[in-house]
Amino acid sequence: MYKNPSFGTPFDFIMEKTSDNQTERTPLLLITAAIEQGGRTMASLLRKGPLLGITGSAQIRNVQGEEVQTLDQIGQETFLGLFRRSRAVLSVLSEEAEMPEVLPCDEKTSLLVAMDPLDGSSNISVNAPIGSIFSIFRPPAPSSSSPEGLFLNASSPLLSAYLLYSVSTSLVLAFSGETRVFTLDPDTGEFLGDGSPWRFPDKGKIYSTNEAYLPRWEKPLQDYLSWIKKERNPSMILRYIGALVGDFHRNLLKGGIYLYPAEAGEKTSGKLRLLYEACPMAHIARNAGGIATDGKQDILTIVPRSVHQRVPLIVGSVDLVREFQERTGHPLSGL
Ligand code: FBP
Repeated sequence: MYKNPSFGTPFDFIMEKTSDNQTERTPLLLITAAIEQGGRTMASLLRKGPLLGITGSAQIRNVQGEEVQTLDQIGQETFLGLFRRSRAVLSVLSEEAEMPEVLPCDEKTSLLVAMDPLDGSSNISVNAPIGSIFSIFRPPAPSSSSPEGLFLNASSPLLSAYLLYSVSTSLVLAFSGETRVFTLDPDTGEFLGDGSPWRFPDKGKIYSTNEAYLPRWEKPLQDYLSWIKKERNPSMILRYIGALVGDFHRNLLKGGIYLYPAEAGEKTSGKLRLLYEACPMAHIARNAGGIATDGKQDILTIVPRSVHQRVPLIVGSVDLVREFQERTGHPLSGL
């Protein structure tokens, strides 16, 4: 029935890449299986969302002061419950909870999970693409006394992933130098991929940003946007879904750049959170030959100061991010 019968699964990918790393193989397999199961659950709930009356607001605000949607809560409980049952997770940091939660686990081999259980919340009630984002870290050595300290001292992500709930449900995994794309078969519940690494197309022509904020941006960014629209040859096209996972996924497949810059003056840190939005996308981009910056430095070199720290995010095809950096006066060395 399928175009390519020799599809691979996330299990095959992790097994293939951990042949010389038995210690982390089991926790990585258990955590990836939890993400897959959570993806199946969320995809099936989302398909019936309006009928179940779960696409509205939960009438509360989260630690970020943002309105919480019912599906934000369902996503939080679904993934937290699965990570707890995996007994492979030492602590979970989530957009929906002020402090990281410590879970019962086998402390010697367990890992850290940072997550945005439901990304693109403003798209839920209008049936537009949304997602879930994860980064898996090794606990710092020596370990930290506080759950917060575990995440603030963790090194770069070991594995990063996102689920995209849209026309079909995609699971994208970055691990051990590769990024792979899988699609959920709703009949068998399997996530299947063609077993080969995905690379960002070098030459992209799509830019994704909320242009309504342009007047609030620094002058060099305003000039950059005017240049790509009026002078750049070839010109670029604007596509913006309003969900990081949706915009990133399109640009990963077609070639493009996503920008959520800082605003000039008071709100200088942008909107997106470093540990569970910018970092995972930067890791997935890096393993697919792309790159992510905060406008000045590589996102993967930023040492977090707080667990819900926000950063500006510029991510996409290398040639487009390099061009952005040069035209805004922050050329990146070594790019
Ligand atoms: P949430 O995780 O709270 O949904 O916020 C992040 C996000 O929705 C991104 O997915 C998206 O790219 C951006 O905010 C949209 O922001 P804006 O509505 O300001 O354009």
